[in-house]
Amino acid sequence: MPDATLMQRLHEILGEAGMITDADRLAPYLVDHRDLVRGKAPAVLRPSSTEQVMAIMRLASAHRFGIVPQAGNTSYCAGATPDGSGEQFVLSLERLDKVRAVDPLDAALSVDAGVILKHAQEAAEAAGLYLPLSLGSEGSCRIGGVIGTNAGGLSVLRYGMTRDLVLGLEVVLPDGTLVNDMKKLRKNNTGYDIRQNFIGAEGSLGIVTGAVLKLIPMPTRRSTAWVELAPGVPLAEMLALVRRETSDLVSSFEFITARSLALVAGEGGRLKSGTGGVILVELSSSSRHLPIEEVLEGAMGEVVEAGWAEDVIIAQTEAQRAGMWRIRETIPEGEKRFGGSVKHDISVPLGSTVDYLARGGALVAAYDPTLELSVYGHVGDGNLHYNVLVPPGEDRLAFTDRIGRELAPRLYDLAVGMGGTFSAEHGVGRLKRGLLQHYADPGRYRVLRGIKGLFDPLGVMNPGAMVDPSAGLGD
Ligand code: 2HG
Ligand code: ZN
Repeated sequence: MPDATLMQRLHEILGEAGMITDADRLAPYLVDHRDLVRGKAPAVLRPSSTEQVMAIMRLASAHRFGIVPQAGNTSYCAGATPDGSGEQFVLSLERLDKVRAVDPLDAALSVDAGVILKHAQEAAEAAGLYLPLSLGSEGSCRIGGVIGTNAGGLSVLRYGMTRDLVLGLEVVLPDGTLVNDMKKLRKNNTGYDIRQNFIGAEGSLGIVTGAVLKLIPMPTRRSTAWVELAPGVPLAEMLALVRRETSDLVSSFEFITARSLALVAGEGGRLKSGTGGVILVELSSSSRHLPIEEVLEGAMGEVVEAGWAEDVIIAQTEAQRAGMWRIRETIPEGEKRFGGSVKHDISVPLGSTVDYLARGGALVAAYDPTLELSVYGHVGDGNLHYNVLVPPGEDRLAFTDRIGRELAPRLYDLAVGMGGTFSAEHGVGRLKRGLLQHYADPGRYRVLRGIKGLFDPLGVMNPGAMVDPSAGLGD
């Protein structure tokens, strides 16, 4: 527990509204989104300005206490939960919640890092533009977390991950130095691109306090198809065909297996799964002159001709389209209702997804044929959420632990062996740091540690997340 003078100093910096020390109010900040990890903290620090963040970091470096940055607290890997020592402070971004500016000509949005993603989307829309970042948790996740985890989501295929959408950043370094790189330039070849170090760093190098995000013209037209797949469809070839025949207007290409669909059954009327699952494909365009409905129909005709679809339903109304997306987006909730799942957020090269589905299924069946899988995801990005449902009556945490030790390594080995990865879009956090050390190329891991040591030599930033400097390099 920090001494009274330190708490007093923090209180002077932040004021009454800027600090939470009361146990009841602290509780939600100390548990991760999936209720897998519970930590302790003497206080949650809630700065309302970049200057306050700078003052906190100066103090943290002087007194060597750990700071765990937290945005919307929706991490899937416990990236924003303090450890159990009671010595790390949570720094919540929630009061840094102002939209700073929208610039329609530069198509750029400047925000504080605590702005909720949905509010950022709304600010862009008010200017007739679109922020192409769409996630299930967009109503509660915050820009700082989206940047810290390099979040992916539902339209990566067309617009890229978060790192492709960040034009500028404002960051406070562990010693309190401000890095102001809030430029909205598309071109700026003036030395190392230090922004990219902080994107996907999970708050382990500094605290992102502001960002300039790239916007695009509002996709006012969307056309969406629910494709009930025949068995054994070569998904990468199907994607290639749809991209080619739609002139690459595909913004989403999502896969849903029958089991995942059944978890949200009842939501979709006549929507069902084909024998090989479902592809939800969406085209989007900002042009009034492009007949995207016809383009989609044409492409779907070819999909049927190739023998890949048992049925194709093209949404005829916005309500139908929303219904299709509701099914896809509520699968995680469906898993929760069922009793939870052990999540494996893997990605493999596009051409290997079908092979992964077959071999992963065989691995699971060999381990325990009674286990049920909920598999779905952003197959257009090679990203599968390969989730094992917690069997009814099993203790969720004990099951998660057992699968993590006994089955997950086989599933990750399979993905990595195919040239894939054990974390596609959910990050590393505290849950996967051992996996990072295990699977990363030794040279790459050495560089990761070098970067951590360079930015955070005292180890005050999100200690224990992602790169663990206390762990050996294995040589
Ligand atoms: C999604 O794609 C999210 O819906 C959550 O990434 C995935 O809960 C999951 O496994
Ligand atoms: Zn996902």
